[in-house]
Amino acid sequence: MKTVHILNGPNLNLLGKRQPEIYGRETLADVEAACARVAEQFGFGIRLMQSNAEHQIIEWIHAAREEAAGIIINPGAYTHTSIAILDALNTFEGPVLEVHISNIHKRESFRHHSYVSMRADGVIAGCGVEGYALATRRMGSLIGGQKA
Ligand code: CA2
Repeated sequence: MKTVHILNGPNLNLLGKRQPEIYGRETLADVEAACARVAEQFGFGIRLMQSNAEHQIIEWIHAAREEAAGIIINPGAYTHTSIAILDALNTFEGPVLEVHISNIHKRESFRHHSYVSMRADGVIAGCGVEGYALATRRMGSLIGGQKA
């Protein structure tokens, strides 16, 4: 069975626990369950991971080269700073979808630029945590899953 890796960057472990006015009340465990339900309909699996460390995210992208059919990534604040994550994503051959819970374009100007968008095949921003399930749905189309 194909697997899609859902990678999350710094501070996203606090989802549902802090700043609900920006990031909502659902946790990463809720996100994982919602994405798993969508993926099941398309006959693929998901693995959701979160790290506060840039090097760990890069290691996971390298691992995805062998293990994953696609990557969904919310790099957190590394979105706006990390050429290293962009470089790693450029070594991955499958589809990459970028998710932001908040609408980064409606926020401070330093959030308006994303290095990751230079590689992403699609970007979802401002749809709350539902954006992850939407990206999983889109991934189903991109990796050719069968809707059950
Ligand atoms: O909107 C997004 O998903 C972001 O990637 C979230 C990042 C932010 O730096 C980006 O500009 C946009 C921050 C993640 C922080 O996550 C938290 C979640 C709950 C409570 C506190 C922080």
